Amino acid sequence: MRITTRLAHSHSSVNTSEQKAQNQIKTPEDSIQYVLLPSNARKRYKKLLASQPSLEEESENSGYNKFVDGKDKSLGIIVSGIAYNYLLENFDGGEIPFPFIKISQYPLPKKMIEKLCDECNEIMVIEEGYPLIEESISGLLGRGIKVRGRFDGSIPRDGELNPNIVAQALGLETLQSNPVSDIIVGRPPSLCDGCPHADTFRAINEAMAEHSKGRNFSDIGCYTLGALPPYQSINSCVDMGASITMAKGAADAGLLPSISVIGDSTFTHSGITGLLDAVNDKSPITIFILDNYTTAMTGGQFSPANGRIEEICKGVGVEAEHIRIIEPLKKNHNDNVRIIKEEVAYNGVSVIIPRRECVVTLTQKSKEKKKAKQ
Ligand SMILES: Cc1ncc(C[n+]2csc(CCOP(=O)(O)OP(=O)(O)O)c2C)c(N)n1
Repeated sequence: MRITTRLAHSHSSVNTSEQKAQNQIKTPEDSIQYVLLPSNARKRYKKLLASQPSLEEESENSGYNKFVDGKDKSLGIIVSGIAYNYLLENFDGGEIPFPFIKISQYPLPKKMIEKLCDECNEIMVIEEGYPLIEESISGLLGRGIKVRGRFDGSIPRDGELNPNIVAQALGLETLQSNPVSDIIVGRPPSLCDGCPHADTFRAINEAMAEHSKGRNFSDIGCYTLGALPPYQSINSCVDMGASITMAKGAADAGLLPSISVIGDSTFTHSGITGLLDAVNDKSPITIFILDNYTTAMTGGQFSPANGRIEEICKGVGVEAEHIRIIEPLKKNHNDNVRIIKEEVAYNGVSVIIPRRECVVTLTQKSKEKKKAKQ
């Protein structure tokens, strides 16, 4: 599945067909099929290569890939994903004058593409994201036909597509004179009113004010919004679990102090190994594990860290006196700043756990309680 931004942000009802019975569980006939030893990998790669012709054949005859003829052979279009809908919109659901191929199954159907090239003067590729099809067909064709798309500037090299961009690329009149983005003022996301992370960032910022910026390595969760105004507190979010290891790397390289901010759920997902590494090397870092009792960003699921963050940290080897709990609330601000300063000054691994429930789950719970009483 080639996931693009619009696809990832869309939702709709789907009609399901009758469900097939669940496959029987069976173990692989080749018992070392999944053992990635070099000797095995070489064999498996040969198999993979040998399976290509049948995959190509399947793609060529797949109901998901289709060649649709058109009268105007000055241009042949190759279109995939949501770009197909944008193309249709420009012709109001009516006939498209150019021959086109809609691609929904890979590998690319080479014969279909060759037929299009034989019939048309030039080719236009319309696809979301990186111009993958456009790039591969030049190698696939090995001939001089002009291919237009994101590489030659017919379509912008970056950014999402929309029906207007497709219209402009095809030299058609645009559908909307004012794209929505021209009318609506952008509203960057922000932390909720009353979010515990906000109080934590205010305390961290004050405690770290005497040091230059760029020392706060963070992670992915609601708290990543701490990168934006008004907090501008964190300086990195690379992948889930990277915060602790990056702070460790920075501290080991001499950036002192270096701190790290990670959510309770992300900590159990992939932060614990980094913490163990920091403890083993006695790296001088301060790690904030933001405990809001939930996995807030993805909708408030159970957090596997619930009720045992301190025990995990102790188990990994963090010294008990350097595991500090703070309650991120305005009334505690000065105490919290003091505690953070103390731990940042400590020459070893310290963990600070700002603990207060997420306001969204708290509100949900109190609504449910009220309902139950009625
Ligand atoms: C590898 C990976 N898996 C899943 C996700 C989806 N995801 C985004 S944030 C997040 C967890 C956030 O929970 P937490 O760390 O507790 O922070 P909070 O949002 O509660 O502040 C997850 C699972 C992801 N970004 N990357």
